[in-house]
Amino acid sequence: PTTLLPYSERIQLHTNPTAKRILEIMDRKKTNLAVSVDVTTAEEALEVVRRVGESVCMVKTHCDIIEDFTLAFSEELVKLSKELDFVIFEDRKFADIGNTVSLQYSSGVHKISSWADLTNAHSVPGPGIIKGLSTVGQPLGRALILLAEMSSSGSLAVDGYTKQTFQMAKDAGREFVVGFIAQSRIDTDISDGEDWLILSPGVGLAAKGDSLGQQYRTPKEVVGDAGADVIIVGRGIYGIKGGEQAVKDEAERYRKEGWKAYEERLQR
Ligand code: 5IU
Repeated sequence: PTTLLPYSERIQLHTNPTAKRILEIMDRKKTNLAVSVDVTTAEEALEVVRRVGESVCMVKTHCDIIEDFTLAFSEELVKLSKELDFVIFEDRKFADIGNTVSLQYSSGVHKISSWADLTNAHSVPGPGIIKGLSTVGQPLGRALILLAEMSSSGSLAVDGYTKQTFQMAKDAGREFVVGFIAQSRIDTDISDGEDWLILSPGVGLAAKGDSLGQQYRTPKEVVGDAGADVIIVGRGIYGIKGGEQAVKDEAERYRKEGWKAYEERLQR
């Protein structure tokens, strides 16, 4: 099973170039940390990325919360992703019919497919959403993950929904869909050689949650016990008080915690 294999040995189990690159970076930089940069100006976002870039395998964005978003911003982000060696994950959560999502992905103000290596989608519209996004993203070497579970309390993405989301990804094949947002390994460990990436948000070392339904677990719980591959941390890192050095230090702290949990998992 995937949870017992090192990231380095899982590279060859993927054909999608973005999935391969994620695993290569994780292995090279010894990090399973993704930082979620949920700030509202381009300059703040780039500042956080410059602070945390060396510690992460991935930077997660919400381009629609950036007030002064321009393609110059996304170009700078791409430049930093090459210099500091991370992939860009736009947490767009597409949720419409295939034709509409293909336009939302390629066009509009954000032109997400032109700069984001990885994005995600809800499975609620059915497999047409994967088809629509793949027509745009697959020729560019991009990758998609599906939302199988969410970190927020009362989420409806549970049980049968989670199972059917996994099945939808299996049916689509792993050329474009490479994994899931989930709180557990879901059923992905069943077959050897069929590797899926599990990314988990809702990670924090200080708080247990927020007032709007977010729920936090520690890197040890998420990577060690639940078997996730990538921990996604937002406010726990960019929201830390104490200025720029504190953000940098906090990213390193989460990187070390996440990596320790991964190494302990391999020892089992
Ligand atoms: N996010 C979640 N939970 C989910 C999914 C996405 O928190 O199930 I899917 C996003 C929301 C936010 C980030 O951008 O991950 C978590 O931020 P905090 O670590 O600040 O809570």
